[in-house]
Amino acid sequence: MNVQTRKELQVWAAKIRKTALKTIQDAGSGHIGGSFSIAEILAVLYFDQMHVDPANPDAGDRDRLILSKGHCSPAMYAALALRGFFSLDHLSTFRKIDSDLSGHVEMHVPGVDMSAGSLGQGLSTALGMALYGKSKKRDYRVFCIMGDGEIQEGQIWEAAMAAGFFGADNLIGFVDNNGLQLDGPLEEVMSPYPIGDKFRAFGWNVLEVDGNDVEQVADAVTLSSHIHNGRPTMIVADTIKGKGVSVFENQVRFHGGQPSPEEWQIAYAELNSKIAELEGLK
Ligand SMILES: Cc1ncc(C[n+]2csc(CCOP(=O)(O)OP(=O)(O)O)c2C)c(N)n1
Repeated sequence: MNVQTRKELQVWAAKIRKTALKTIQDAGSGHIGGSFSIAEILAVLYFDQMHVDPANPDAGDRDRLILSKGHCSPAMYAALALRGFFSLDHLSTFRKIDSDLSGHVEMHVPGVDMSAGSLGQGLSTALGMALYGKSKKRDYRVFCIMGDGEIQEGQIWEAAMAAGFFGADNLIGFVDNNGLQLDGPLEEVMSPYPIGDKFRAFGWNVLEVDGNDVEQVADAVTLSSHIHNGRPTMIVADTIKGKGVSVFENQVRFHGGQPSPEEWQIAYAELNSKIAELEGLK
């Protein structure tokens, strides 16, 4: 990846964070930690890798993306608005009673391929879409982003077994391996480790990357799309919950909790400074 592309994707990731944060602040609620950990993944998918057209969000040949950890809607809605699926202004209606932008992603929003919120269901749906695509000889890819806490759900492993068995090689999953779930560290609540070995055992290719590094994420997606060995691919993306703002990083409190007035200020200052630095303005 050239320096320019890397920088542009880093800027998109920072803008996804800043836009998601404003969305949450306007609403007075929303999930910061898990939204911030996937900002680079969303930046790479929407601004580099996925074949999607904001003017034609339901195009039959588009790549699909299931945000199975649907509580991280602020990040996905921010990415969709920045990519032009709907206006940035519309984000101020997030979690308001008459808005289509509810707290968990819903598929009546342009660009959202599955309603999610009850964790554990997205990989099954993604697999269905992938197998349909294969049966019709369509060449779209299906992406699915799961939380590391989410993969404690049994349904994930049924889908994983089926995807390996049925050779869904157009399916590319991400586990957002940020180490924290709602109640604390996964290691204390119920460890899913080693994650990669479990998917390998079910017949998947597994790639392990720094999920907050745009270049590593993009390379993994490119590689996954060109392997063609009849296996689905799981990208185990090591990330930091709350990544990008010092006071949010690795803090369980920001799974769903809201910042203090001082923390809001710190967050905007750090994100603005990051964007200015990347854009060469300081
Ligand atoms: C079936 C189900 N059980 C519980 C919840 C409540 N819940 C929302 S987020 C969350 C923690 C998920 O942890 P993880 O997948 O690691 O998400 P992240 O840290 O990336 O936000 C829980 C338990 C839910 N949405 N669905």
